[in-house]
Amino acid sequence: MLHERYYIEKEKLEKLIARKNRKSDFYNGIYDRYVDPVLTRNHIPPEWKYDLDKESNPYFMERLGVNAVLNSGAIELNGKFYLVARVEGNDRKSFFAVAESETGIDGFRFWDYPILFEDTCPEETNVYDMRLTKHEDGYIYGVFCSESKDIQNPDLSAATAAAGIVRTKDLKTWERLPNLKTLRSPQQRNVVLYPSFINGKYAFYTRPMDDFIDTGSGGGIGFGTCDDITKAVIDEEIITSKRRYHTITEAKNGAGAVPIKTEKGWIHIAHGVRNTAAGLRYVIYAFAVDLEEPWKVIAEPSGLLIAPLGEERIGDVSNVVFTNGAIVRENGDVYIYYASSDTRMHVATTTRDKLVDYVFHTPKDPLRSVKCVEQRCEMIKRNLEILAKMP
Ligand code: BGC
Ligand code: BMA
Repeated sequence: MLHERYYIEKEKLEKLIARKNRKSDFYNGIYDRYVDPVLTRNHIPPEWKYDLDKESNPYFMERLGVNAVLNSGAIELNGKFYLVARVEGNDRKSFFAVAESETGIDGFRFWDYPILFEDTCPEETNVYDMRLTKHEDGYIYGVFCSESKDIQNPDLSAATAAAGIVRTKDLKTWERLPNLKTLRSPQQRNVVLYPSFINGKYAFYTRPMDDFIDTGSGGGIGFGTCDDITKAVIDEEIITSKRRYHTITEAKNGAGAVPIKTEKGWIHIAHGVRNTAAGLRYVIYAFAVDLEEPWKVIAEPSGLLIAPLGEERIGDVSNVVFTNGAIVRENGDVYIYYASSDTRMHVATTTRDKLVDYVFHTPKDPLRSVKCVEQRCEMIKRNLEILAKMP
């Protein structure tokens, strides 16, 4: 028999999904933020957490709780907005689930079931952070982090990260392909499939790293090609956006959303990490690569694009914003989906034109304080001249 508490929990969920989101009063001219997160653990249907049967669950207890909904891939299909979210159970294992919305800023509802892949990778312990690419070959690819215990290393926490690959046409039926092999990098995370062929080859943005956490000698976001996506092997990786001393990418960086095509170049919305006394701080930044040679950085505005703000700063892994999905509509509207502090999902909206202006007209980082003040003083001077001419 159905436990009556179900109706209360279900009503709470329906109210949450029906809630209209609105822009917050945050302003920087580049993008808008919204008052409410777009997807949280409260969006998880009760059927995913509770045994609804009053006999086997008389207290209506959560049997399989959900801890967080975070780092989501994003895609538009038939005019609707889809997030393939990373859902983390109370058991710390993550899995993927599709949530659908008409507006992209509210009303996200999970489909009946989370995604269950074929168990082709017996050593894999955890999966997370899927990037969704509509590829020229007609498939939608999901590239995600596949994490396994490092059995060579006696340290209980030692793990290895690799890029898992799945493909689909409808987000319903998924085919798992073998994990990407990068011959020169022992570990990979934050891998993004480029949407077009390059000389007939598949191309990936990679993130070469020596170790599970430390990128070590890994110089930044990499780029490499492979002949066959069903047995993907990358030999050489070249570095595109570099890590740099005393910038927002000093400790690590990684590609985020699938690059956005504009008339001036492909725009990347990526993440940069620096170390602090309070641990790693993750922010979102942007850069552009050449349309024909998408490994060549042609513009890199100074500093961060999105930093954790207010309540976004607090969560399971505080002081983090992370993106692995954006949607660009035909009219040029851009929806950047980002998670805050590994806990919940938000959206920031802008347009393709604004992104182009931001990426190509924001000054570069001069890399030293004295040059940075000089840069700012020049702008202040011009501004004071304009103001002085006003009646
Ligand atoms: C966690 C990720 C994290 C990674 C590196 C993994 O075990 O699931 O969220 O990014 O470790 O810290
Ligand atoms: C990682 C990422 C994310 C996560 C971030 C902060 O390295 O791959 O999964 O959001 O750390 O914990």
